[in-house]
Amino acid sequence: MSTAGKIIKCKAAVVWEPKKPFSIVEIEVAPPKAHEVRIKILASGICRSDDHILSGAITVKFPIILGHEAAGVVESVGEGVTSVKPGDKVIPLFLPQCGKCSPCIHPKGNLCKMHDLGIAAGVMSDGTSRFTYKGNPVHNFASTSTFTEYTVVHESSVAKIDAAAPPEKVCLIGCGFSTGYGAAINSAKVEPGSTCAIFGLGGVGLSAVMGCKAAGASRIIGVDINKDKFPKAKELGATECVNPLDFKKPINEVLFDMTDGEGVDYSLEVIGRTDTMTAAMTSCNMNYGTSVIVGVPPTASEITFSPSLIFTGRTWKGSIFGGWKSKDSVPRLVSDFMQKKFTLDPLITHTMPLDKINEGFELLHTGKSIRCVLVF
Ligand code: CND
Ligand code: ZN
Ligand code: ZN
Repeated sequence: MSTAGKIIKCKAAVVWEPKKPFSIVEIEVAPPKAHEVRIKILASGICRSDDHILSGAITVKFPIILGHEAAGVVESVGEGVTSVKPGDKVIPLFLPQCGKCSPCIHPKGNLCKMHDLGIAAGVMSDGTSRFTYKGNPVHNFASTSTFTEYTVVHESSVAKIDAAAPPEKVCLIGCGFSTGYGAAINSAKVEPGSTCAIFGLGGVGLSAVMGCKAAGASRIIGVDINKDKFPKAKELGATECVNPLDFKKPINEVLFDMTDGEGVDYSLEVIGRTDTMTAAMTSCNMNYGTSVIVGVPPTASEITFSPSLIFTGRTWKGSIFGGWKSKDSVPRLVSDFMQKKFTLDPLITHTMPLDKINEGFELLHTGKSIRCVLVF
């Protein structure tokens, strides 16, 4: 029996307030309105950005359904939807691409004005949510909300992908892989023969390592306070790994020592801390080095630094979703994966059902997982 046009009751992981675990409850998911798409989620990865909400580092409105790195199948579409149809395999896009706003039109832009990052309104474009729990609204997250069996997104926040793509793997193209890989190739624009330093070797940082390798970097230095991350970083292309806790001097000085006093050509901060953002910037060459902030800054955080650090010529920039225009690029990245142009398997360390989501986050907290994928 078709569920189109009807409310769907399903399981979801709801967070009621910061620093509290997820509760698995039955929610109601309203049908998609005009230009919206209801998706049956098949797999969703756990990303540190979800955890920034739990920890309170990033402020949002509660209750909320987190999750933004998923793959699923279209269940039904609202009026006027043309780019996907029921039955299509899709990836929800936490960074939309409406195709009409100035960043969408500009060749260098990707931060579509329809995004809900930073602002965190937690509602659809008409100001309401499609999720309710016992009749009360539950907010959505990053235009996606994927820790639920069904979600509703705007048409600009979903991309059709190859029907044969394995959801439990390509879900990583919805965030972690694309963000890290793209930050290296699109945002830093890593060049062949260069030296790179990647601060933070989680799922996003390791994808940045893969991006640096694909771009032809000759030295890729992984930086992490958890040495258990080093073997995988080396497997994926890091030529050396350093633990800042092993040194008395600051890590930027260590990296200068390792590069004959020159500093690295490119540094990427993939942690989400202001101290490591500054350390990464001061680790790159003072004249032609480029440093990219990929880690999400905590809400209302600020950095004080001497302008002479960039006056000398350094470039300091940020990167959201790896600089990709999401709706155009995600289907292509999935095709590249299907053609074995890159691998996702080493990033996926754990797979478990939605019911075990709290265990999945525990693995992230204890540094034991890279990506834990929830399968539905
Ligand atoms: P994850 O937590 O898996 O990895 C972070 C790594 O950093 C871990 O291996 C830690 O051990 C390491 N680390 C922590 N503190 C330090 C420190 N002081 N010095 C060195 N290493 C340290 O996170 P992830 O890979 O899922 O995400 C990384 C960041 O990227 C995080 O801030 C997340 O919110 C962000 C992000 C950004 C975007 C984007 O579009 N820019 C999209 N998704 C996630
Ligand atoms: Zn993410
Ligand atoms: Zn747009």
